[in-house]
Amino acid sequence: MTAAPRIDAVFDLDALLTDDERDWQQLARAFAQERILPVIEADFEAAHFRRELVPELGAAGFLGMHLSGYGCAGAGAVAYGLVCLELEAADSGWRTFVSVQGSLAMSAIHTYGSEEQKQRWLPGMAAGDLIGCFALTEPQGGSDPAAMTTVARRDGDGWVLDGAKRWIGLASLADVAVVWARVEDASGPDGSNAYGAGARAVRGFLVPTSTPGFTATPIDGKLSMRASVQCDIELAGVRVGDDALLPGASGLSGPFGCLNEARYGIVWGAMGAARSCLEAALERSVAREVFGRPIGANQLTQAKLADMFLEVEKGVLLALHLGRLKERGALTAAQISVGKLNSVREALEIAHQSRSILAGDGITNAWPVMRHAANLESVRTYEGTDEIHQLVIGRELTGLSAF
Ligand code: TGC
Repeated sequence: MTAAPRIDAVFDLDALLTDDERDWQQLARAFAQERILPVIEADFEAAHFRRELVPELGAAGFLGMHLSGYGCAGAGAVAYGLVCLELEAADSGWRTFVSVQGSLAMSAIHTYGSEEQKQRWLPGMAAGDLIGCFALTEPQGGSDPAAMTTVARRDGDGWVLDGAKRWIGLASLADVAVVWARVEDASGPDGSNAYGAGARAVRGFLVPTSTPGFTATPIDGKLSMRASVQCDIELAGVRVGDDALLPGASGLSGPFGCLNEARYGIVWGAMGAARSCLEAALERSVAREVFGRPIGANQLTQAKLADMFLEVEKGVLLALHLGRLKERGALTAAQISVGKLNSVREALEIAHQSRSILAGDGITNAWPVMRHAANLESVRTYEGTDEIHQLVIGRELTGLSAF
């Protein structure tokens, strides 16, 4: 697929980027084209996660790239977004990997961890030698983390975790799981309320996945995100020391802070999948002849192409605006909801329109479009469904919570 430069040229969004940002984008585009695209259709078909690419992502600097120190690249929010866009232009599964590792697991440790925890985990995760997962969602549903039933009980000088998590990316490959659990006894050793603001506060724990009682089982039968891994986790009497507790997070604002980071990456990433679908439709529009001329010479096809192009450019501009706000420390959760809802919804619509231009061939894996459409159904659902983000925006507009 080579239409990206043509799409990029119309608006020259490049002019809004710094040299450093353009370099990150080119690096990610080359990685996607050279290391992911040649194998992705086969991996998707075989439901195979190519674990050996993880250290390569680390060497490129993409893992936790927006974090500073501990082997992380310390890049800006826009640079990180552009990398998400280019990786998701290849496949949502690989952008998801970078999100789970960098925006969720590494962010949790970087933001809420002790110095010792950061030293222990972050350099290996940045290099891609260690993998992390983020265990928040539970089998009864992901939209309401406040209904969490996984518990952490005080046991001597440590904790015992019991519960279940579902749809946890990378869990069966991970070395460490960031597990969110409700503490049953919030009082500290001296009887003070040391472990949470009020009883049953949600706290985060860094659980080495080799700990007895921790089991991660990949979920089979997925028709989406087939080149990546999502798991059920069982926690059965998992005993960890006090040093596993993330000291800086108490309450749901802890995991939600990490979700904000991952949702921000999706705002950009989904536009990569959308661009890839538009490229496919463009390529086909000039090459395929029906009724004696290229289908792209028909007004109806051009209208579809123009509408798709509009939404890609608008989506990238919105992502860029949010990125600049984030770099100023001014990005709000409601603004992220606007971006996540818009990018994924429009990317799905673009995938469907592109499929119609590709006609019958569009349902085959000769083109990436059905794969993107299938993947985007997952992206639409995780990190807050469309409906959750509509309600966040509705609350922002009205001041009334409809949850
Ligand atoms: P509420 O329960 O009242 O508030 C709890 C606390 O959280 C704070 N908060 C946020 N903080 C930062 N960023 C945000 N986006 C936040 N949203 C809420 C809130 O201020 C409060 O703080 P405090 O200090 O007062 O205790 O929650 P709410 O009414 O504000 O929010 C309700 C709702 C529905 C918006 C929220 O529950 C929500 O966002 N639900 C969707 C959760 C979600 O996205 N789940 C999917 C997770 S995806 C996943 O886990 C898979 S990871 C990918 C992989 O592994 O592959």
